[in-house]
Amino acid sequence: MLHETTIQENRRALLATVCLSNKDIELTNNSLNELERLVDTANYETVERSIQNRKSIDKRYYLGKGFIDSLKETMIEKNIEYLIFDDEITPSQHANIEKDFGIKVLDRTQIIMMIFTKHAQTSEARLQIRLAELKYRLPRLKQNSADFFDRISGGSAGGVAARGAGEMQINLDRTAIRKEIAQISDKLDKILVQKQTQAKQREKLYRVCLVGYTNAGKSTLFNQLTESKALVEDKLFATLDSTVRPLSLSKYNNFVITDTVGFIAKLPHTLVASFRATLKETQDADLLLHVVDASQTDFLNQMSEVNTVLNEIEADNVPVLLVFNKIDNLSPEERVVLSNKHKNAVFVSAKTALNIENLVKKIEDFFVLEIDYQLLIPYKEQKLIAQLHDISEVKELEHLETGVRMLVKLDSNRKDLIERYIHN
Ligand SMILES: Nc1nc2c(ncn2[C@@H]2O[C@H](COP(=O)(O)OP(=O)(O)O)[C@@H](O)[C@H]2O)c(=O)[nH]1
Ligand SMILES: [Mg+2]
Repeated sequence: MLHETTIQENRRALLATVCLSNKDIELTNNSLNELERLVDTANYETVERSIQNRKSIDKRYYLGKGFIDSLKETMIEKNIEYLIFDDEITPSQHANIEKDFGIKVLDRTQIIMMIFTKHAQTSEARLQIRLAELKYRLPRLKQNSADFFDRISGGSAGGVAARGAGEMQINLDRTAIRKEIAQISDKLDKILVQKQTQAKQREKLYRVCLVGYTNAGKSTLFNQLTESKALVEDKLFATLDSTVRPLSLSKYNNFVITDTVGFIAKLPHTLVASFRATLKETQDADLLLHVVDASQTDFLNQMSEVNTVLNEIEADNVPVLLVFNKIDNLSPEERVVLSNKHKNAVFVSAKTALNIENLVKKIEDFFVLEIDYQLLIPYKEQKLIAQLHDISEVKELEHLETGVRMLVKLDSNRKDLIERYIHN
């Protein structure tokens, strides 16, 4: 399914999509722009783009027959090798177009999977993408293989014998794929258990997780907050593996932050299913930082796509702090408009480190509630008294006959330390 890059290979592509009558042409165009970026990241060259207005999707060919005929003409004229659809087309549509028109077809899902394959760094990511690929291939096997065997046996006149051999091969492939899917699922389950154990060990820590549309600036922000160097690229899906680090910019040492894979419109279901372990981090977080690229004109759409995926992976119960990023690209007026609209959000530039302290403070405030406690501590607790001088703000201190009376301001999470001596 995945085509390797070779120097002489023709990777010129025509992008095609449908605009249904109830849909906005602008949305369709934005989506096609994004497909063009994806196609570029996957190393194909967009030569032409084409939109057909229709009432509904054509069952057999996705677009109309006459329309695809005209696309084929353009492809021949401009030496274009691939027709790429901005949607996941059905296995039979895929097979029908390739067979009846004799052109090579790809769809958005395949392009996204190619990018994931290219960017997978760890064995976990490689297993996850392989699983998604196998699941994508399984329902398409019959059509494509039959087509393949038809071709090598000289079309439909190839005879029963050739067809029989073909069928046998298909069954073999199918069994092999099912077996591999089971093996990989098994391995990924084990990884999930391992991760849960690690997460348990981090239980006393607050877990903050970065989520957001691909290219929003999550990894750049992650690097700022943790003073580290995760991969940052102006590419869609540069990061696939989640990375956990202490939030070193915080004055508290009980925060960890996770950088994750980005989301995108029409994210293939097979991928969401396969990246279960990676996305589990999101589900288990105590706080999500939803990073939004405020310099994108359609950032509202991107936000709602992210919310859709959060819903899908059952992470919609985790509290969210909205972080508008790339404000260095906004004019002062635009910043004011945005901050008036989103009163509780934080506005940063991860790249120029603008407002990062403010964000850290917001994260801390979300968890750490500092409370004044009146205490009466017996003199024998010298160690505790010394410790309180270190970890709290001592506002009053008085030596009484029964002990030391203290008024301290302390992180409420450390209340168990002084619980016994609280005195009202
Ligand atoms: N202008 C500007 N660019 C940024 C900012 N933050 C990130 N970027 C750029 O946006 C692109 C994607 O960043 P990255 O952190 O990889 O995004 P991710 O896909 O969400 O992890 C890179 O080219 C970054 O340099 C920012 O605050 N301002
Ligand atoms: Mg990233």
